[in-house]
Amino acid sequence: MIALTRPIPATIHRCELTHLTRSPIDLDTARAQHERYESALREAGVRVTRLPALDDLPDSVFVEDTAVVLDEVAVLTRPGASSRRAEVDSVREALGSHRSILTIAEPATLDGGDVLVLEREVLVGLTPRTNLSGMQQLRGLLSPFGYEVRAVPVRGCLHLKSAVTRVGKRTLVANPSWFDPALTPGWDVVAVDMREPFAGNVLWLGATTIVAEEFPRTNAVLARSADAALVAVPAGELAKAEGGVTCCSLLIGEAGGEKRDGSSPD
Ligand code: CIR
Repeated sequence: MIALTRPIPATIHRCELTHLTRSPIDLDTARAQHERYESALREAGVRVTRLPALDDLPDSVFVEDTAVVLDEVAVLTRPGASSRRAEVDSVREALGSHRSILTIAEPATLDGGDVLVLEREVLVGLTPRTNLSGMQQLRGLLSPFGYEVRAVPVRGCLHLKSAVTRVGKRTLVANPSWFDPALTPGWDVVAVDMREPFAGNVLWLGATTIVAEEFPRTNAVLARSADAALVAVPAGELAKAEGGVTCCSLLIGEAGGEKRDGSSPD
């Protein structure tokens, strides 16, 4: 598996904020934490490719929002925050060597953080960043490949994946006040410890799941429930920019490589 990442721009202090009040971000600490994150990816067997820094785009470290990458195809998004739309072009170039590229067009908006792929089912959170047209366009693009795309409500947080992510083969972790676990029948859903409302954002890589070390209570429960080994990384500085561990990478499965479920290629 490959992960595309992008360095933290010096302008991160001007990032978009929706639910948090602005608090100072220490650039050196944020960059050191981001490097730990990249190391954790490498230790999990992922090849990390750093995209060029985009210093004029404050949120450009959050590459997840710019594309939805599947085995068959990649869809470039049209981010809901207009300040973020210029991030997409350079991702097109990087993904173009791995996948054929499809695009989301006006009037649709779609952030990758609102898209949770669960096998052949694709959940799309309807949020201020992702509109109904975004969900419908994604459905039109992905249904020929056999994906079932459906809208789900999210409340109180930035993105669907701020509220719920996959943590193992059949297990999700969710903040039940932001996402209703009844919307994912057939999946075991572990609830976050409510003192750690942001703990529902984890990065599942198959044998390993990267979690933020700021959420020890939830992580202790996940360590007992998930079938992947948890690796905790410090993620507190970018959390001030409303970013979590999924946001900082775009994962690309490699043909012939190990799959996320740990099985060998077909
Ligand atoms: C934003 O508001 O767009 C950024 N400050 C945070 C984006 C985090 N991305 C994500 O959850 N996928």
